[in-house]
Amino acid sequence: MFGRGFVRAARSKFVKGFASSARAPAVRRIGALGLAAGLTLAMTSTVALTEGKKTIPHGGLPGTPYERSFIAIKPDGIQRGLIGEIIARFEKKGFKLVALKLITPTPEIAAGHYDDLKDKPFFGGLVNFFSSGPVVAMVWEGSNVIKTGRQMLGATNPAASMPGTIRGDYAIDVGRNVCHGSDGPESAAKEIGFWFSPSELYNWTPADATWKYEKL
Ligand code: DAT
Ligand code: MG
Repeated sequence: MFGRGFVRAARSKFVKGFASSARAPAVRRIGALGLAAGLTLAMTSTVALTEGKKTIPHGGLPGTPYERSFIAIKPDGIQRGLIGEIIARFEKKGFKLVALKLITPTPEIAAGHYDDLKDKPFFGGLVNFFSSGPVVAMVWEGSNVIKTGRQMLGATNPAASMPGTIRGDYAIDVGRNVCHGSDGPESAAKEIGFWFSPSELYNWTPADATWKYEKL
C-alpha cells in the first residue's frame, strides 16, 4: 500500500504541489463540472470531499471547525510505545481523526517533508532519524487544531516544553522530540497534500459533535 506507488505519488505531489494530486472519482467529476462551468483551475483543485452539505477542501478550512492539521508520531514515539498516549490526547481534547496511516518514510519523503529546513546543519541527521522506522501520519480536524495542536505538542526543544505537553512529558532531546505538528495554515495544507491523497481523508460526524460545539 505504501510501496513505490506511494513514493512516486508523494514525490510528484511534493514537486508539483497538491493541486495536481490524484483525485477520487467523485472529485474528478466535481472538477470536470467546475471546468465546464468556467470555474478556475485554482478553485476546482481545492474541492475535495463533502460532509453533509459542506464542501471541505483537502487541506481543511482554517478558522472553522473544519480546520485540519498534519500530526505525526516520529520513529522515537513509535519505538517508545507512545502511539496510544499521543492519539488519546488529541481524541480526548475533542479533535476528530480524519486520516491515519503507519508508514516508514523513505529518505526522499523525509527530506521532502522537512524541505524548509534543508539548509540547517541538523538536516542530514533529521532525515536519517525520520526515515529510520515507521511513523504514524495523521490528520486531525477541529476549531483551532493547528495552534492548539502545537500547544499540545510543546516547544520544539523538550527542555523548553511545559510539563503537561507531549514533549514536556515524554521527551528530553530536540533531536528526539517524538511528534510533529503543522505550524500554520499554509504548512498544514502543504503537509496534508504531501502525505495523503483526497481518498485517504474521511469525513464523518462524531456522535457527540453537538456536545463539543455550540454551533456547527
Ligand atoms: P517543530 O518540529 O517544532 O516544528 P522545526 O520545524 O523548527 O520544529 O524543526 C523540525 C524538527 O527538526 C524538530 O522537531 C526537531 C529537529 N530540530 C530542530 N532544531 C534542531 C536542532 N537545533 N538540532 C537538532 N534537531 C533539531
Ligand atoms: Mg516545524
